[in-house]
Amino acid sequence: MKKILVTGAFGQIGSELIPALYKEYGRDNVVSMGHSNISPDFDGILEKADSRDKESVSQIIKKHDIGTIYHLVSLLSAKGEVDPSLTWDINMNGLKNILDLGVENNLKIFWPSSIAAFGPTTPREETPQNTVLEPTTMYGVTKSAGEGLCRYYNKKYGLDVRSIRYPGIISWKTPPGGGTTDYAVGIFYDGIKTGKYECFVGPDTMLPMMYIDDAVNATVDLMKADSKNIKNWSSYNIAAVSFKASDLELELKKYIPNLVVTYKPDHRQKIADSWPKSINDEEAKRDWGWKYEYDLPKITKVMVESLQKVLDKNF
Ligand code: AKB
Repeated sequence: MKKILVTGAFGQIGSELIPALYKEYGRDNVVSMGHSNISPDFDGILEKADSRDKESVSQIIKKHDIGTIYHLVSLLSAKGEVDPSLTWDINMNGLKNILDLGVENNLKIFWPSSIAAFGPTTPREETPQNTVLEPTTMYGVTKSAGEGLCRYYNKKYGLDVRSIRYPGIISWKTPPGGGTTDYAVGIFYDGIKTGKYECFVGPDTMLPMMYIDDAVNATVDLMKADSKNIKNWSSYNIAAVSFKASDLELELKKYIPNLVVTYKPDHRQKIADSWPKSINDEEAKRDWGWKYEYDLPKITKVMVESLQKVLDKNF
């Protein structure tokens, strides 16, 4: 078979998608591409390159006979506001290179969008698939523009490029990395380590969230779906659970009864307030059978058990 290339391989999604791709397609068929955060003990097929450098990626495609790319490189919402120009450069110019290489080499491509593509003018409850996209962060602007670019390349060149609008992803293998939804990860890290957490959004903040295993399954399933069932060539809404920050605190207190959570909203509150509270994902369910497995109690249990093991090993 032609091989799979994963860019952004060492980020939150990449580090968990890669083992799933090994399982599905075999270790020898998956090439991981990283740039600045390559983990030293990684033992798979590795290429070091920046997706903004089209020629380097082109050589990797030829060297490994690549047929599919999961292009995961992205600066997230909160980090993206520190340097909006850099965010545009990494998120958009990298994507454009991958799409052009997709056309030149007849590749199949996955690219993640996000609930950040929405903004304050979008209906916030049960946000529909097709609705207003007026984001207020540079990250959101790149997601909204990226969706348009993917749709354009599909229509113009027939490129098979598929996408999902991820909600906030909760995972334990990589530490929180510059997202607005990262309080829902940070509370586990700090809560388990120190028994305390200072939350950067208020207790009533409600956002759509998903456990990483569901996000990985969605990604693999969408890419396996028969192309005749794919009706949306910009990006699919997918949903799992929506909860308030205080709901998560209460659930975590079942494992850490003395947990102390203080709420100190900062600039990220405004970003959170511009995003949907819940998502309508009827089209993903209908077109490629999307369904989630992890509700809030199940997410909390697996996060506590997994992080506990990691922390026990490291101390
Ligand atoms: C972020 O918070 O920036 C990301 C996202 C919702 O895309 N987790």
